[in-house]
Amino acid sequence: MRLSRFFMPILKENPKEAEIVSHRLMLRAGMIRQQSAGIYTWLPLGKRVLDKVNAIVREEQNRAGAIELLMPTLQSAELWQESGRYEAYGDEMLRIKDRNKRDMLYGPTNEEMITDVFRSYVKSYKNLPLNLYHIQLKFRDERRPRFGTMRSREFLMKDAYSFDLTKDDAIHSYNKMFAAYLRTFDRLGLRAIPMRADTGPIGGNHSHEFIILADTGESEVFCHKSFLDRDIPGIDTDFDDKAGLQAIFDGWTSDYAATSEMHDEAAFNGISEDARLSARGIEVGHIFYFGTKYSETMGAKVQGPDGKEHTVHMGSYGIGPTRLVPAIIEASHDENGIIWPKSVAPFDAVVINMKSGDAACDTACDTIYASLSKAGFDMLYDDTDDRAGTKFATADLIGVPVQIVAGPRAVANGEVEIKDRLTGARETMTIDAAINKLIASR
Ligand code: 5CA
Repeated sequence: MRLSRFFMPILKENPKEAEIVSHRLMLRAGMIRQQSAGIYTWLPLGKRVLDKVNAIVREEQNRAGAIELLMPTLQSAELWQESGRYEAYGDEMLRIKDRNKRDMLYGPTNEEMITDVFRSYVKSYKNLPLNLYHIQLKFRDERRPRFGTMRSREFLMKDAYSFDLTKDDAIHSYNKMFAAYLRTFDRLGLRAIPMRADTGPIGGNHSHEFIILADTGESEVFCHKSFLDRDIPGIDTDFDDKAGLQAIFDGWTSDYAATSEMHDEAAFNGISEDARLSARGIEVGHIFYFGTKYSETMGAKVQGPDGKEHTVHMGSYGIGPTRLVPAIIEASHDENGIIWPKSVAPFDAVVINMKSGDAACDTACDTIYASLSKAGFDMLYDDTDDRAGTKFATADLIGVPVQIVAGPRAVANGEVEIKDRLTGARETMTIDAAINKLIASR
């Protein structure tokens, strides 16, 4: 992408409304624009990062055996009257009437609708286990939308829903998502700690929130320091291995970790003082096992091996991609801007032409841009007329992992400079060496 042809409205001034660093940087880098309270446009740079986050979430859901579909954002009130949540959900639910005066709502979550899909088609235990998910916009009329897309009213959620014959099988499904979440957050460059959590309006009594530690987080959390360096389940994890997954779950829940709602002061004080961690955190995922809460009231039953009808056991599993983007920034930035982990960077590398219009610089940049694009890199090329200083500041702000700088003096020697955004390390080398180095580092 040539920057001169891209749409990346950088803000020079620090936006006054931004209280936390991720919100400020997302506005400054031209990633998002607020349309009304808690409702955002994802501008092209932000959309690129969001797509990369979604791709990783999707890959790990698929690896764990979940199957993607897409449900509508608008739901009929009738489904929610069946489960009893239409009244119970309260003011967070945006209620709408259609032209025929039918009660509709903009979905805050999809337990009812997926249960309806399930009961319409699945009649036998032979079709279980089943886990269906989508990545879809939700609306919750939050009392206090704030921090940009961290707590918004309209937001993207990956929500998965599992169906099993027995509680024992449902716990296996829960453990699959538990392991998939550990892998997902790790690939996003985050250390997420699973903590015992309250279940709120979703229900059930077996639930974990996945929390990223950050001073700006909205949750107060308590845990053992051991969580800061634990092994993540590998790519070879066998999701059909019930005992293996239970061992992963047991290992990851053997030490104390709880959000403030579930906090047990006595148990926490049982940890040696130097291993206690009391901090703030951002909830990036939340998983629930709630048994037959929806299947019972909505009549989701299958025939079991015994020939009898069984009400299915369910769980639901949420991740917030539009919250993850600012969470990643909270975890990875410096005074100059964002530092993207490679896995979600909007571009893999940026070529900075320090003197656009200079024939030698233009040729060097064109060569690098073309070669690396051809090699499969997502390239940004700053070919604008801006001053070199502005270009450096922009590249640092938007946090692309590698900067390749072509200035007249170096280019006269056939050389460019490579800068690593994370470490700040700079290296001068020939143009070919630079191209080869990047290709080799993939
Ligand atoms: N149905 C269940 C799981 S699928 C559910 O709705 N869970 S939830 O309420 O915990 O939300 C799941 C995830 O959505 C949260 O962990 C969080 O990452 C994200 N999320 C929830 N509310 C917001 C919000 N207002 N803004 C941004 N992300 C949110």
